[in-house]
Amino acid sequence: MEHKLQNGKLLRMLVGDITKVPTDGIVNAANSALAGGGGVDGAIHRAGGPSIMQELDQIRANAGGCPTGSAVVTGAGHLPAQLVFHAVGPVYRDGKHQEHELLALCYRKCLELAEQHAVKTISFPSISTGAYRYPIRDAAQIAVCEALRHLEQPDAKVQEVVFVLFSESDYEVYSKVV
Ligand code: AR6
Repeated sequence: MEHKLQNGKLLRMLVGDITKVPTDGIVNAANSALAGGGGVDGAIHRAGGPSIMQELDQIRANAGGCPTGSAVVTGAGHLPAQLVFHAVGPVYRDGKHQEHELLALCYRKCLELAEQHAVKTISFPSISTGAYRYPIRDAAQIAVCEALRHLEQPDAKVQEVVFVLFSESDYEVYSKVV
């Protein structure tokens, strides 16, 4: 689905593999050790090749990792993109450990980094709703709200946000929020 805002910017949603969707920036659902893992993280490193982990090794050596609710930038290796934003979503416990704020911060940080790097199109997976068990409906609400809020800003250079959902049922949940 495609939702065009009054200012002409686009929010898109599709079912697919984020490593196959060409955009300027691809967001990864990483962990705070930036150590790689399963899910979308595994897929991004497999498809992007070793240069991404080499850059993360450097970031880890300098900064020790990435706190929850934040993100770091690397190149995109063989992925159909220029940059990867490695965002660290919260592990969902009971909703009383700032999960909502931390997930919103992830999206905001990626969009802020996208602006800094002149990224015009950016694709997101459903951060935290896999291994980190964030309830999908609440996560979708936060993700879409942050994307729309950013796209509505008149001075935002990001023109298009794409949510790449990995299943039809996730897609149904996300598309109902718009
Ligand atoms: N394209 C798009 N979405 C995908 C893909 C893909 N290729 N593969 C999986 N998903 P998860 P999290 C979906 O577990 O919950 C990792 O080990 C998946 O179906 O990847 O933030 C990291 O290293 C789900 O809807 O990320 C961390 O340790 C969504 O992506 C931890 O998992 C997110 O699921 C992060 O957990």
